[in-house]
Amino acid sequence: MSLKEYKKKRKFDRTPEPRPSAPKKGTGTEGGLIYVIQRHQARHLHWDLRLEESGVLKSWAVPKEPPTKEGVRRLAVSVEDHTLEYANFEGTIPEPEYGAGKVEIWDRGTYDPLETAAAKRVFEIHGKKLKGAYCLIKLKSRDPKDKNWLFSKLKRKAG
Ligand SMILES: [Mn+2]
Repeated sequence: MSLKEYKKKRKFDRTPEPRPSAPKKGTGTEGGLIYVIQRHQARHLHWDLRLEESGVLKSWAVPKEPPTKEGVRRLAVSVEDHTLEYANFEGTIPEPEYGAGKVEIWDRGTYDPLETAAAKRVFEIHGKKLKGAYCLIKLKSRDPKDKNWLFSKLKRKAG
């Protein structure tokens, strides 16, 4: 878990995005782990899914609107870890900075991890738009640098 790449990609005197500060505990509501999705109108519109893990926000860029129903699978491309403060960020990143465009919070809340592995996350989302069990699975690839995952809503469990 490192914010090295996050820092490297940004000039904090030119972007309104948060500068990473000392590590601190999550700021999710009800003391849970942070879940947030930001709608990012960059050159290509996408939704940034972020989950608090080990003091950073693990992040995936989802090119289509995240699924609220079962049976819809969305490509989710893993991107650099973001600082926890990013969960509250809304604003416009100016041209020509990295990710230039408008960022708005699309959904937020907390999540409970159900299964966490290098290439798989199963978790219960407690958001306003997304609720219930979701899954992120890394697509198998010969190239270890591939960053493609699938994001989907799981069937409601019995009971
Ligand atoms: Mn983005």
